[in-house]
Amino acid sequence: MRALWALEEMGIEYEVVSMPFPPRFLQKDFLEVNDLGTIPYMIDGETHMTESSGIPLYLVERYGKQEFGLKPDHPEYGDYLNWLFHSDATLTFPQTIFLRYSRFESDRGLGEAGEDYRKWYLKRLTRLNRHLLDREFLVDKRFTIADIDIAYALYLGEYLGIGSDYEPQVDDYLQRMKARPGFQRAAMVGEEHNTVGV
Ligand SMILES: N[C@@H](CCC(=O)N[C@@H](CS)C(=O)NCC(=O)O)C(=O)O
Repeated sequence: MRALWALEEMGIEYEVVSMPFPPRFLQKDFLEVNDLGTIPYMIDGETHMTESSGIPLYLVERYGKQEFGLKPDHPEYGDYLNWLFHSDATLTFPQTIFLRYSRFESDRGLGEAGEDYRKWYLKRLTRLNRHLLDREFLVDKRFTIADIDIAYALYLGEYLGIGSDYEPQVDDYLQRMKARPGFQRAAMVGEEHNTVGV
């Protein structure tokens, strides 16, 4: 979703190749393309990328889409980079552990670990909760890829059933981001390609 959403917002042409999920087990020849076996996997000429939070930044810089990014001399540049990295290193990280132990491996009796990581994820929203009290967008009072990276993490949390515990300003922000035509087009492309939308 992050890569598709960024491509849609920026109006960059792309081609999607879909495959059964998880490809590591169900489409073993994908390992010849991406030995990690994960999605997303973006190929642009000689560039091959596996990190969904990095792909939007690549597109801003490589395709000169500065209207979706901030330059280093901008006063909020540090904040912008921090949100980009925060989105995965701090937010989706506990979500993936929650998902693994509460859903995929619940039969191993590790559901408690899953629950701990659900709470940990919610606690890690503290900075965002405060930041969104008086802001429509994360930085520079306009939509940027920081919103794509962070809103996707919130969207994944909602998809995992954690969204009902979001603070109102965070839930409002997520619903605003999901209402964007670029997000909706990306979600449709995801559906057409039979992905689970995450
Ligand atoms: N940090 C990477 C994680 C990529 C990742 O783990 N993708 C998951 C789906 S969201 C996956 O492909 N899992 C299947 C597997 O590991 O076999 C990103 O956010 O892009």
